[in-house]
Amino acid sequence: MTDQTTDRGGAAQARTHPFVPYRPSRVEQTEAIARGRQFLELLETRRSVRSFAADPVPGELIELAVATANTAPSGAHHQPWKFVAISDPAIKHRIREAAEHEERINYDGGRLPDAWRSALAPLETNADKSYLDIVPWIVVVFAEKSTPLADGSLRKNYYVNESVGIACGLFITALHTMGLATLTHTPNPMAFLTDILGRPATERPYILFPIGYPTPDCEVPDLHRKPLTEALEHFPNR
Ligand code: IYR
Repeated sequence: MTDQTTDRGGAAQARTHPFVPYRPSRVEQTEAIARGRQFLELLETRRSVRSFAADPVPGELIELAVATANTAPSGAHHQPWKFVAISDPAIKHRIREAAEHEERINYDGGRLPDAWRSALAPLETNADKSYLDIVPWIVVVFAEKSTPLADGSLRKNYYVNESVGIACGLFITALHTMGLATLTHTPNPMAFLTDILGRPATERPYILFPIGYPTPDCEVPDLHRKPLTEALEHFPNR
């Protein structure tokens, strides 16, 4: 093993990340299909929820979900995300008030274009975000356009949307695995989250996740996922 790499000109440079062996064990095909099916079956039961119980959720579950999100691949491995976890009722209430203020302008003040309103109509969403007071946790994800370094300089990040989007997907999957429900809420414009949570200008609010258990009488729209024949194409066609 060496901690030097050689560029095309032949000059040696220090390696920031020395390379280490990666030898994950091969999963035999029957076992792979069984595991894939089981994982799919679990994720088929995931639904976005807007009706949350006040039941407490241990902070350790939130930490596990963020640790899972933190495994996401990212542009240049800069990991341009920050997950801010809130359980304080006063802060949750401030977030609710500000989110409802924006959503009232969206829904009732005509900010949502007509086509958008019609697309949302079947989901029966509205400006009421009372769940933000009820849920035991709100996690707000921030995307870091750049990251301040210890020496005071700013490191530019790459593929920020892609990286943070993937991290959020893993986060949602981890929550569901632990029996928790959430909702990808984007109460646009979301600048109020920067103010309330005191985030730096290098970050922008990305998604707000209320997290908890669904109420016993929770209902969700009877949505169906498009069949694999629509989600997947082989090229060239088989
Ligand atoms: N942010 C609003 C509107 C909304 C937009 C989309 I696109 C949705 O899929 C659902 C809602 C709200 O949360 O109500």
